[in-house]
Amino acid sequence: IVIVVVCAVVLGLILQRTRDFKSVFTSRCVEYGGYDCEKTWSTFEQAYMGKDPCQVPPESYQALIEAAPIKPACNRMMFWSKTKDVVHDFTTKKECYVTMEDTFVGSLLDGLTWCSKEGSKDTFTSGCPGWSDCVNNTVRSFWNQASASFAQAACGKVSVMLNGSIAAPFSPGSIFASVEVKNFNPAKMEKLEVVLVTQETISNCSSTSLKNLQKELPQGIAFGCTEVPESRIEDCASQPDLPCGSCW
Ligand code: N1C
Repeated sequence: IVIVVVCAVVLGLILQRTRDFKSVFTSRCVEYGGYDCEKTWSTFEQAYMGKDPCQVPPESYQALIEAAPIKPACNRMMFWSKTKDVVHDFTTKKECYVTMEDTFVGSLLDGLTWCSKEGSKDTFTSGCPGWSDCVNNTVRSFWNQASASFAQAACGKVSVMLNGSIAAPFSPGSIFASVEVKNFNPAKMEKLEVVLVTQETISNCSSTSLKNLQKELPQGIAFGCTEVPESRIEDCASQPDLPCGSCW
């Protein structure tokens, strides 16, 4: 009897988890609007369901990405690396920039962890591999594929917020360095403008790391860099009457 009860409770928890994840996904979908949420869920689920969570290549998410192509917002697209909190504090208060998380697929999965298991029909939110545990993990592969398509859509003057309080603001292992920069298209993208967020100034615009970024930009894309104190970004974000263009 004890064994049966324990099994029932464990099974109950697993089913509950699947439902919780699906309900977060679905309510975000409904809130965003404009898409068939049951269909979006089943397209999403097919990317990883029943697979070893370390063996989900980025291409698995292609169907999901194609079902909701990125709508380019020229001159307003914002990339980031190691600055997630500052960026989103800014973009939620001022609506002048669009990040990956503001796109349909990005908004569905921002901040979430999910995976299945070989032969399973469940979605788990714990016990999934961490970001660096294996290359082709469920979550990392999604951000890889989604970020590549976001970068391919980048047009006009494009911004990126990098972290000046670390030695390598342009960090080779990051999605920004390893996926996005490589997918920028010089035919539609004029310039990359770095906003280097400083607090303690460990790196500045003349640092090697920023020079590396400039070197790795595809030919034909101009480069600019401005050092901006984090406090200035926060102040600017909280002053509704200040136009975005005057923040740095
Ligand atoms: O590896 P990163 O940063 O350079 O990735 C950031 C870069 C952004 O420009 C986004 O367009 O890649 C895109 N992106 C996301 O939009 C995103 N949302 C949430 C990449 N990762 C994203 N996450 C989570 O942040 C992800 O699950 C992983 O844990 C971090 C990567 O952040 P990073 O190393 O600061």
